Amino acid sequence: MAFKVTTFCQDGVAIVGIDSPPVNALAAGLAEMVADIVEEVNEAEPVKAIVVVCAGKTFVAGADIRELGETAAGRMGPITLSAAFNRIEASAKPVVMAIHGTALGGGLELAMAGHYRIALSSAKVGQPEVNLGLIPGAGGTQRLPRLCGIAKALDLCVSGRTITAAEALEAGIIDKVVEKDLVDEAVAYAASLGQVRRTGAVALPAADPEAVEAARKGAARRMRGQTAPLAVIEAIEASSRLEFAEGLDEEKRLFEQCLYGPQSKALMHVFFAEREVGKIPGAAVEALPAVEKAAVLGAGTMGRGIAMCFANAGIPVRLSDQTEAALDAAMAAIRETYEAGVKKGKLSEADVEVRLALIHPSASLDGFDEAGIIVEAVFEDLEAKQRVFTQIDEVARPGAILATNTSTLDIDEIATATSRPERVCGFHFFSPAHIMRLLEIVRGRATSPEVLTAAMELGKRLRKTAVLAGNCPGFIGNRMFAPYRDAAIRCVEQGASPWAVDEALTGWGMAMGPIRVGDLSGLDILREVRIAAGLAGTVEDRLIAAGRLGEKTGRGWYSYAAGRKAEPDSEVEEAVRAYAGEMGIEQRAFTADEIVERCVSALRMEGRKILDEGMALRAGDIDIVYIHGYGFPAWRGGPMFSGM
Ligand code: 3H9
Repeated sequence: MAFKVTTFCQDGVAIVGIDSPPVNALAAGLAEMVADIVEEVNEAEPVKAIVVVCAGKTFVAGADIRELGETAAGRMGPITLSAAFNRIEASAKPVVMAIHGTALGGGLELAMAGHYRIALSSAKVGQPEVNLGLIPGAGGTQRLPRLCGIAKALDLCVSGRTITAAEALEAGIIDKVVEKDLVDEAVAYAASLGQVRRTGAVALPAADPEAVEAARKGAARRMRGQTAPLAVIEAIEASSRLEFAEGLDEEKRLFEQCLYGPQSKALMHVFFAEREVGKIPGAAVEALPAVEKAAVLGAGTMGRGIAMCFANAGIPVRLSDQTEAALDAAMAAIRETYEAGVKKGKLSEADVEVRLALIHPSASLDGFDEAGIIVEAVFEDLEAKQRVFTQIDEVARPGAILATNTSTLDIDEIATATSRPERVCGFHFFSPAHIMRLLEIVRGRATSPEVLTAAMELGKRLRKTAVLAGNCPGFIGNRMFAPYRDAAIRCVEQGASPWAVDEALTGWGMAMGPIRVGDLSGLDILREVRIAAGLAGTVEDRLIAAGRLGEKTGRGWYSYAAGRKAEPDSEVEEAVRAYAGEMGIEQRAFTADEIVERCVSALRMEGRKILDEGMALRAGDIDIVYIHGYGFPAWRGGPMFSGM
């Protein structure tokens, strides 16, 4: 048993301590042990009240997700948390839950089974089960609406967001917030109570059909294809109709439907893959000192976005380009982007000024010698990048990381332009760099383990999901994207309409169809990627020859007459049919499933090759690249995931 539950008495209050490192997840038997102790101390005469508290950095962060997976796979027995929580709630003596860190999922459900909740002001609570393809399954869908009402419960459970102690206090989810001395405060609070207050015994929450309807519509729009949001809405809606015990039965039915369904398996896989992706086997090396200052060379679209990533993480950054005019344009664009954040309520004016003050534009490489990392973001041309790296090599301090933001070029060739190839690696940001979470860190032949470890750590500080990739054309993401898109275009050449191909893939869950993505990226740019991948020409070359390069020319596969809205264009269909006729390509009908199967198999096959060549560390890393960089539906687990 990897957990401990301890008890001791202070001022007539029994303190039950949970210790289940690292995040006090509820491994099998833990909740039962807490319930047993609560029942035992109910019999102990001198005890007036009970406090439940956790060791380590957090209150209970949920049920043990690995064990949930084992249950779903039939390798472990059913989950019995709900019954244990009911026993805790049944205590005749007041039970106070003392929360620090995060009370999430089964953790918040445990807290709500207590009669009162006290929290440190730094604590956070939430029901994030939906992110795992689940719904709260230990009373959360029935107790939460009784505490905070249907609308708020829907908000929390459908979004899966965590809220601060202050917000939870205002919503009625917790009762008291303290700044420090949580245990002493909880003991004094518990001693003062005298009475129990069972949430399960509270009257049914008022029905709120409008909130339910709005939640359904919102989930259908923002969480297209996902089953858990709809299930949690159903369970919460039931709390206003059914008595508590019946509500719990309904919750159990819906929870099990989700647990044994395919989406929770996929999302649990993603949860662990996201945590594993940052681990480099055998890279236990002395870390380089943390980066205190950064420098970015090239103030174009990518350079600006990258400079913003550093500023957003509080790291001062020099942004260099050849002319003052280029720098002025870059700083104006950066300000505009930040101001847009203010309009959307994401940033305050003060945040904007703080971040702008961290970006130092400069028409020279002055100050580059102070940077712990220098990121080159000039245009995609090997000779230009090599020239820049020779200059950087002359000014960079000995320990600095020299990173190139290339998406196609060979890192080793770029590294040859320096006297220190072991310090060179790729930092492949995705556009817009300040928004997209994915960052491919590319390992060159000579890149040292220290540099890789520091690069992965820096990725985390920049709030990116950093994935280690090998140095091959297109690295992981773009390398797989080329055959995926090729498969989509072949479907079009053989008779599917371009819009049907996009609809098949978006209907399956992709954020955007591969044909439309081409228009967004620029068909001429993608042709270079295709040539680099050694793929043969397609009908797309005809579109390029006709000046249809995508959104930037107002016409690509689609037409963009009315702003950015993509409109199907019959001219394109005619061009495709003419091409197919000339090339003698046999025409046939496609179902949406066939289109999806062809395109996703192409992704998977290239992913296999990448793994076989050691260009990705794990299949899960490839899944993460596609989920965070290419709009692959997380609830399908990623292109390499095939169920458990
Ligand atoms: C649930 O509760 C269902 C219920 O309704 C009941 C149903 C009947 N289980 O993220 P970190 C591991 S569903 C197992 O790097 P941080 C994690 O894998 C659950 N393991 O730390 C990692 O292991 P390793 C609802 C877990 O400080 C280590 O702990 N709860 C669990 O950045 C550290 O994790 C959630 O969805 C778990 N529940 O963030 C909360 N949680 O070191 C999920 C973590 O081997 N957890 N691990 O890689 C989190 O959001 C974050 O872990 C947390 C800490 C915010 C707590």
